[in-house]
Amino acid sequence: MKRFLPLTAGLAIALTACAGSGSSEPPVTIPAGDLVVKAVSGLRFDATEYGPIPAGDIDISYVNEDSMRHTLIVAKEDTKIGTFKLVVASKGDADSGTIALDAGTYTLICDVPGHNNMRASLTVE
Ligand SMILES: [Cu+2]
Repeated sequence: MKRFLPLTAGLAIALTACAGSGSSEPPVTIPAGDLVVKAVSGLRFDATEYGPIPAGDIDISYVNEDSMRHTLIVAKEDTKIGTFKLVVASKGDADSGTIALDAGTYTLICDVPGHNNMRASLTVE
């Protein structure tokens, strides 16, 4: 790590340091939510079916137990619902959000290119 780089030239320095985590990673705290989905190694969610959960405002928590970036969107018959999107950039990351869903069957999707296998069903009733 070159900490003593002179900064006199006014260069735009691209930050290359690891963003975020401090000296030690805290244990993953899984947020409480109506639905907790985990991204696990092998380009999978931790289940292929989630629910049933009650219709209404649903708090979804997304936890990354894999070592790469994953996303979570909700679709109904392959049409994405709203702007809801959770992103977990690296291992240990968690994200959460609330989405209003009526009763029905939905698909949870990671839309990172190449992650086509990351689909699961969500039943809301
Ligand atoms: Cu993914």
